[in-house]
This record gives sequence, structure tokens and C-alpha cells, in this order.
Amino acid sequence: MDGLPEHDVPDEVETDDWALAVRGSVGQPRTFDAADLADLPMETFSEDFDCEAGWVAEGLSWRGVRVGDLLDHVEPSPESRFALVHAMDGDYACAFPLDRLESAVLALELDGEPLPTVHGGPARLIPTGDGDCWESVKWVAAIELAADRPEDTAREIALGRVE
Ligand SMILES: Nc1nc2c(c(=O)[nH]1)N[C@H]1C(S)=C(S)[C@@H](COP(=O)(O)O)O[C@H]1N2
Ligand SMILES: [Mo]
Repeated sequence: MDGLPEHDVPDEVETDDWALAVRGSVGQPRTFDAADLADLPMETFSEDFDCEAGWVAEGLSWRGVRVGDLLDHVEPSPESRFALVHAMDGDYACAFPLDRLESAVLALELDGEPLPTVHGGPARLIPTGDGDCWESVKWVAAIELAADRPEDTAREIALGRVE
């Protein structure tokens, strides 16, 4: 397979006037719109992506903002150890230890083009290193920091689609 397979875009996904909310156990909760993100340093890297369902997309080139650089602007509270990354498609959300999330990239471009909605645009989380396919959260709407590991849904929703 060459690129990522195209899955349906759920009706709840609304990309007009998109802004990312960062909230929870932070001193300065705020939103970042596309212009705010464009002011932050961007990183580019290539990676294969493989899904639990058995397919692989090779050599994808992602470009975006390191989540740790974003969080530098919201004053995470000292007790923050986890974060829940919320998507626009219903309850889809994935929990991460904060140190792992900090090294992830919020991708805004794929293969040199603005990230298409069908692949999670305007912004998709790309955790670096080994991870599960459901952790690559498409249509990221909010990042919510917390002291304790939050309940999440991503694994159950994704595995529910794999027979
Ligand atoms: N918001 C959201 N992100 C998601 C999912 C989803 O259902 N909703 N599915 C995950 C799974 S299981 C996979 S394999 C990839 C699929 O990415 P693609 O649609 O770009 O091929 O998205 C991941 N991110
Ligand atoms: Mo998947």
C-alpha cells in the first residue's frame, strides 16, 4: 500500500474556524488557532504507519508542532502527569502519560500539503516511536491535562472495528 487508506469522515467533524483548546490542570488554559500554531517551531519527520487491522502505509512525511512546545505556553501544573486528547468524532479520546505526549507531534501537514480532512486535518496527533494505531488521534479538538490517568475510548472504538 502506498498512502494511508481513506476512511469515512464522521458528520461531527467540523473544520471551519478550528482551534485547539488546551485545558485541565494548567495555569493558563487557552486555544491555539492555525495562526497561533504557525508561530511555533515546526518539525518534519518520516514514519511508517501500521494499523492493528493489518495494513501498513510506508514513508509518510509529517510536519507539525511538538506538543511539548505547545504546552510551554499553558503552564502545566506540577501535578499534571497525564493528558486526554479529544477528537471531534463523538467520544473518541486517547489518554497518554504526559512525558510521552510531550514528545508527540501535532501534525498539520502530510507529504508537504495541508493535512486533508480525510486523514485527520486540520490537526492529527503523531506519537513518536512505537505506538498503537488508535493513538494517532485524527481531528484533534482539545488536550486536557490531569493528575491521574483519565478514562479513554480510543482503544475500544478502534478494536471494535477489527474483527
Ligand atoms: N479521531 C479519530 N482518530 C483516529 C481514529 C478514529 O476513529 N477517530 N481511528 C484510528 C485508527 S484505528 C487508525 S488505523 C487511523 C486511521 O487513519 P486513516 O483514516 O488516516 O487511514 O486513525 C486513528 N485515529
Ligand atoms: Mo487502526
